[in-house]
Amino acid sequence: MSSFPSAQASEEDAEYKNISEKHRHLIETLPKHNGWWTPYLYNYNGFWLSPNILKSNLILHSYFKPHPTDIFLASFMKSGTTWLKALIFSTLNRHRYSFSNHHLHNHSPHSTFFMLDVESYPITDFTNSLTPRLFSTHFAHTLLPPCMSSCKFVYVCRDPKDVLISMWHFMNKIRPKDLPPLSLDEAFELFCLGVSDYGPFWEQVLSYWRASLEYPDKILFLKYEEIKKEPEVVVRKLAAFFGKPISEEEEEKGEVKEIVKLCSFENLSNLEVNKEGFEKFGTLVDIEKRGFFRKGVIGDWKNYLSEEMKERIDGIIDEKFKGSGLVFATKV
Ligand code: PAP
Repeated sequence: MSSFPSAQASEEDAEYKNISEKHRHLIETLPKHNGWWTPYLYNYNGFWLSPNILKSNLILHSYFKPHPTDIFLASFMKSGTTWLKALIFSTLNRHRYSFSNHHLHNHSPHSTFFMLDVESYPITDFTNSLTPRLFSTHFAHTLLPPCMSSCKFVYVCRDPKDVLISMWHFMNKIRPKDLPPLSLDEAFELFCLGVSDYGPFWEQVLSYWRASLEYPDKILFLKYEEIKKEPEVVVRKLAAFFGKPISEEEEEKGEVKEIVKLCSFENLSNLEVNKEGFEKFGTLVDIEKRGFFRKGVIGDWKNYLSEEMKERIDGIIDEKFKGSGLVFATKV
């Protein structure tokens, strides 16, 4: 094992060559299915990954060296990642920036985190980043190197029906122009089969749920809907989880309210920095920044899914989550 080598060195690195070989072999032998925005997804250790993300996972296992102070934000796609990045960054750095001239006024929430699933492709050197280093990932907990389990994780999940609709809109935006648009019926079928990037949805959620039960001091499990309902409670939870609880003085100064306001959909989506240009995710993909802010509400699925579709998703989730103790607001 070596630490993350530089991008130039990587090509000569024998381990990197092994990874490339293993990747080529996996692509030829793993079960595959048509994807949402890539031609195929591959089922690797129970999860559907696009080819580049699969390679990133192999690289991660060989090279990534977590620091004990690292903080990871994990989520299924479209479950509130952008929002949580802003909330975590501003909660952790509340003594560094004033709310009238805040870093997030001219830096996007995504720019404050390394996206682990793509930053490792090509291999990135994270050594110059601030402490704590902030990383985000959509990989299931069981797909991460075991050495990462000593670090703190915040996990956020969301009603799968809203995830599906958000993901469907998003994927049609990033889908290559030479592919026909993905219809909602196709997306729905794929989702119910569990075939979506990083899916099955329920397996990914359960991987963190189980880990959070086992290591409650290491994994803070949140739901998008609870943050919407009581954002201030969640900010206090985050601060305490990071070992920097909100003090009485901070409460009196209204810091929690300021954080919530700064990170609100209304505020973030109207900032110039989040409206113009592209978000770069490693060398994998550039995504229009405004694509991360659509409606930001609970229950938009009602505008798209029939009663029958709703029943089918709710039924799948009820069955998959049975006995886990995890309850979802699937019947909203
Ligand atoms: P990602 O997984 O690609 O990073 P992610 O940020 O998790 O995306 O999800 C985007 C969703 O969060 C969008 O939901 P929608 O399509 O249903 O509208 C987006 O609008 C919503 N979102 C982004 N920022 C916020 C925020 N500050 N508050 C609430 N919702 C938000």
